[in-house]
Amino acid sequence: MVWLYDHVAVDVSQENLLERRKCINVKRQWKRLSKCQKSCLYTVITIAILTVFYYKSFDSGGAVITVDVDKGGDDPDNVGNQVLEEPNDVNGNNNGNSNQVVEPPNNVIAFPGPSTAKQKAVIKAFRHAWKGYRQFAWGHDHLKPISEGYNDWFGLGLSIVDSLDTMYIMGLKEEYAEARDWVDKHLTFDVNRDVNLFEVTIRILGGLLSVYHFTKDDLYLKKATDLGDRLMPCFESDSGVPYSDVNLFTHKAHAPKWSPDSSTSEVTTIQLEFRYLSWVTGDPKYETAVLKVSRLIHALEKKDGLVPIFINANTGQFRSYATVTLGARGDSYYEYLLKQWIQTEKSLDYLVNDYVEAVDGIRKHLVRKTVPNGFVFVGELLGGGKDFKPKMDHLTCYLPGTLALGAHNGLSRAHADLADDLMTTCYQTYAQQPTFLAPEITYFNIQGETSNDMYVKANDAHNLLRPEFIESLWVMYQLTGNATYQDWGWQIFQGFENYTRVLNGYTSIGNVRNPANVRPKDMMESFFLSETLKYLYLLFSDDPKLLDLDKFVLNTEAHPLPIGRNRA
Ligand code: DMJ
Repeated sequence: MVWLYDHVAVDVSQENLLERRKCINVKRQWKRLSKCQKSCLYTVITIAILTVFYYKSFDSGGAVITVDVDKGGDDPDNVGNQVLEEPNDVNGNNNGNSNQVVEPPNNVIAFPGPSTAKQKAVIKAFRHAWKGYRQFAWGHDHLKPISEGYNDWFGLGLSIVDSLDTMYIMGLKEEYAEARDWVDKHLTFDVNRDVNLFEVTIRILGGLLSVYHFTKDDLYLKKATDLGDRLMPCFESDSGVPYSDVNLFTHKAHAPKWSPDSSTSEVTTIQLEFRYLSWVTGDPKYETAVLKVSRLIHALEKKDGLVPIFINANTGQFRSYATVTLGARGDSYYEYLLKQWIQTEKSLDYLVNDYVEAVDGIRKHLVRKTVPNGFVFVGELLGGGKDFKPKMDHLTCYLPGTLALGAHNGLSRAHADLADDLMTTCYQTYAQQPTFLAPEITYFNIQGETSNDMYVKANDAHNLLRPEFIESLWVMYQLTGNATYQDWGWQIFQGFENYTRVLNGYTSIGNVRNPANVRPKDMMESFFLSETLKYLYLLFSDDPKLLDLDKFVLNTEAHPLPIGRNRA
């Protein structure tokens, strides 16, 4: 022991001697330096210290919530386990310290990951669809899952941008990172291509802005602003009502090739997105342009609040004798009256007044009951309001959710009652088909000429994987807490799984009436990823308020935006 102790003592004293010698050497060398050499060294050391401090402060600047998802293929159990990780840098790279649990800063919005087996089943469906898209259609607009190809509508990678926020909400970390990387490296709007203002606004602008709101990642805001600027020429019509199309490169806007008119729903379903763009850029020009459209349409004459489905961009007038419908080309006009009011924290009274008047008009002119079972539906008026047609597009099944949202925000109880009735009818459009999938259009029996309440014509029997009824199911579930809506959603999800799931994704089908031959159409639209699966995921959560409708307003493509400028 003593020997050991001595030995150590000797070693220590020798080390001290060496250290002292080194010190003396350094001091000598320092004295030999010229003044200029010394000040150079001082500068280098100062810069080094400042750099270290700078990067330290970046490291602690923010955290985003992500989900620790193993590469689990299609295993539904292989998702979940939310952890908070260090933020990715501007290039999407993680700077280390993964799995470190930290509090997210106030301005980044976090989601807790799936809480139920049904949510995991939806994630499994998303991954299956994504796998096919990634393999055969990456960077293109839509997957054609049967021919193993793709479809380009605008050539802007619609499916990627449209589903960024879905992946973020579901916590699909790897898929999200790859999609973000594509947006960063490949998404450009500097292309000589005509695009539709409405579709690009709701899917791409809305998609970018929503994920920007969640993540505060500047990449998305830069892309959104560039796109917004390229869409602005649409508003340079004589009236201010936008033209339907614009060339992103030449900035030339024009009416559709097939008609001099724009669709009413299209020119009135861009306001949530452009307003939010103004809020986050601080540039009012986007909101000013779309508000002018809303004001102009507010001033036009209507039939008890109901509007024809076409409007001329130059005259700013509705096309007389056009159809009145809550389906195609009319639907989201009514939706955005209410949602703009909600987005602006109930400050645009003239819009909510138009909405209330329109709901009264719907009840007066469009609502009827079927024979024999008295199912309530919303029909159409043709020829400028003269002829009633007992026909309802599946698109109209967004309406019960919107009506319930209005009632939740203080509008009449009668709106909620109509919502309840329409939920039953929309559910029946699914339940009465042997595939448990609704057709694109349903006709209703109002005169008792047949024994069935509803019927489907051969040309209307297709299902495009649309989301509208699932959207209403989720809204109703959140506002009532009633689990029946979850059960209905699960039945419909099984319909999608049984009849639309194919080897490389999910496909639209041509016939919901024949389970033995659904006639796959070889198309998976981006809204299946953006809306249908997102709403199903939200619907199956244990927490009805996983995405709180008192804090978020969803655009018509299911992209959540904040309610109120202060939350932007
Ligand atoms: C989506 O693009 C939007 O929901 C739009 O409002 C209507 N059509 C599709 C989905 O069906």
